[in-house]
Amino acid sequence: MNTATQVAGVQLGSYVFNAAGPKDVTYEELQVIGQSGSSAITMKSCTIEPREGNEEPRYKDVPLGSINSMGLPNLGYKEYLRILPLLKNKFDKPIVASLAGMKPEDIPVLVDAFNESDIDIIELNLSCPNLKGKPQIAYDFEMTDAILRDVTKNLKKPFGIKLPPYFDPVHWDMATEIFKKYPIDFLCCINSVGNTLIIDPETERPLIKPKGGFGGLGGDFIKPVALANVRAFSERLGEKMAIIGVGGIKSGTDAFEFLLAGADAVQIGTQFMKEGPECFGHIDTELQAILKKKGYKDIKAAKGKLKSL
Ligand code: RRO
Repeated sequence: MNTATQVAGVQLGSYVFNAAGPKDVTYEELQVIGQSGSSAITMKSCTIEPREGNEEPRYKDVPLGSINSMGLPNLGYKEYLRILPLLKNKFDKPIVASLAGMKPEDIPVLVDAFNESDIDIIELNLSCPNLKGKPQIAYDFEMTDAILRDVTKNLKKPFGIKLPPYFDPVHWDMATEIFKKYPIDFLCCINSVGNTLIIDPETERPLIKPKGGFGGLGGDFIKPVALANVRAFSERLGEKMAIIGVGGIKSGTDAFEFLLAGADAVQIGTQFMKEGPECFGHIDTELQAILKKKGYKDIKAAKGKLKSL
């Protein structure tokens, strides 16, 4: 039994890999992911210029998940293009570039640069919730449409988009109408739930400093939101594009629920922060045991097989 899968025509040795964001900024951190059970190496969302990100404290774990307002700290896209061949030489697994524009005009520059590289997969981040004064792009359907029209014209790589959570079927329908017009290979659902607030009643303060404590929520808190987004897009677009599930996966059981909802693969964010690189291997081993026990011969056999009541 193995959990090998495919996303955008790219073969992944297992169903589980790292989400853009946690512990994937530096070459050292990316090598740790390379040596782990993660079936791909996703790099931190990168911008044109290097960024320090927001002020500290900007990430906190809590029992049910995490809150962050990192503010896109990254080394700048040119450094990731430099690191890419080093990672490719060292590790036999696909590398995913996550791209994030500080303004819409940045996005074609980033996509063009990685189009010409040896990258395996491009994930365009349309959903960072933590840039002061900048809304999450994918909540603006007109802008999303314009960006996708532009960047999908000359794609040379498997390409997908990282989405924020939507909370209403009307928005899943509207987003679907846009996405289906373009050669998008996968949707990655979901980014953290943006602009939430956790308060410490002892100190009477928020847990993180940027934006008055408002930040992106991850972990257990958001699993039902992520499952609903995976299911909603799988029902609407699952024949046409792959769906990657992210949000609150910390066990094989969680991964199995995403598989039933229609995910082709899952990414791990908060649990990687909390547990370290061992998470990828044990989530995958647990998933294998569940599939075996239930008599599913592989990932394909269980994908999207959520039963009705
Ligand atoms: O760096 C961040 O603050 C961040 C990003 Br780019 C993102 O896409 N999602 C998130 O929760 N944090």
